[in-house]
Amino acid sequence: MNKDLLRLYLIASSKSFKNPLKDLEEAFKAGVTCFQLREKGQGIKTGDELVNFAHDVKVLCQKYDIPFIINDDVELAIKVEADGIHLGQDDIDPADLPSFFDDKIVGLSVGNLSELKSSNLSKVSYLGTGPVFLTTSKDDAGDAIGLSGLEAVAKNTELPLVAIGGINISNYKECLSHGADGISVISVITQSDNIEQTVTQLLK
Ligand code: TZP
Ligand code: MG
Repeated sequence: MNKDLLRLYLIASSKSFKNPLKDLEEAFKAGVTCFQLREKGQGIKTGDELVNFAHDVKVLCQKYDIPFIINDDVELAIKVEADGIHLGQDDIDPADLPSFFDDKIVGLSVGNLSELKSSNLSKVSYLGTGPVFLTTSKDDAGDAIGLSGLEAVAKNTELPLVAIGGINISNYKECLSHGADGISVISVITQSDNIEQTVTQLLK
């Protein structure tokens, strides 16, 4: 996949924003380059409600020409014809994905160098690694790997690589200078009082 699509990769659930479709549109308009629907946490949508929401977000992504990626949920990704799927180490092995994903974007999380080395990357389009810094957005994120951990993964793969975890206005540039092609963020955008300004700053 084109590395430029990872430059500013927003992850959110239907509960991340007060006005999800309006706030997502503000972020997309300001220049977010990729979006992942990660429907986890309290009060999340399920069933038809989730399918309908995912469909609406997909339409919004299409309007701004942004890839629409679904976290974990293979069935949902197929149902809404998403542009791709993001998998963790405990999800389905990327090599075992149904053929629907043959021409789709497949992302894989690797927490460190040993996970990178033990993963089957034959169907993988890009990697995510982290948490680079401390994060409160994922309970089981594990210890921060730091910029040295990010760099170690970056030096051992040719795949496009996005850094994740605790990334904000003050530290995003270091991720880019330590081998990441882009940054993947939740809270710095979902908790921003000025989404447009935050996105613009993260793209500088
Ligand atoms: N995976 C590793 S850290 C993380 C995920 C999904 C959460 C990142 O969220 P934030 O708010 O940008 O730290
Ligand atoms: Mg997962």
